[in-house]
Amino acid sequence: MKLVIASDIHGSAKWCREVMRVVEQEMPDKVVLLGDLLYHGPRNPLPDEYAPKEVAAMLNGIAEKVVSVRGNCEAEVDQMMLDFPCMADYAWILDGEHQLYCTHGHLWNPEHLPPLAKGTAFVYGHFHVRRNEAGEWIRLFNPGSAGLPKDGIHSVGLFRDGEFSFVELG
Ligand SMILES: [Mn+2]
Repeated sequence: MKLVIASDIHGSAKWCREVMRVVEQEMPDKVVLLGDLLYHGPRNPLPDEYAPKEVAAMLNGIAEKVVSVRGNCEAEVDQMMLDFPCMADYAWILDGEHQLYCTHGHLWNPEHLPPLAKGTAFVYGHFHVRRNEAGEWIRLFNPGSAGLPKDGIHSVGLFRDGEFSFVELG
């Protein structure tokens, strides 16, 4: 199974377009969206080309491929704009022996983990910082932020046959 994993687009049409480019190139089985899709959020600056309606249209264009969870910036009105469900607190992706627990990170995160079996990948966003660490019990993977990265490197994640990696955007 191949996944493109994107988080924290925050309404940036420019960086959503770059996510779409990766999706076209990689042709993943699913696109995992880890929340904070449309709204920039009151704690954040406006991202490049802030245009939530354009972002909604782009994401709706791949709706049948999307697995999405709710970020702390998602409200009911965001769900009204999106054709795919985006209000779940977490999603499991099970691929043979690979188990991915996908969540935004404001409810569950490395400091507050749900019970997970050994070998599980904990896949999260929210912190806008990339992370790919194999621990003794679980792996931690954060694709970073597509729209508002803390270190200025816009990125998404790639999962292919059990391996996680980053793709830098732009
Ligand atoms: Mn965010």
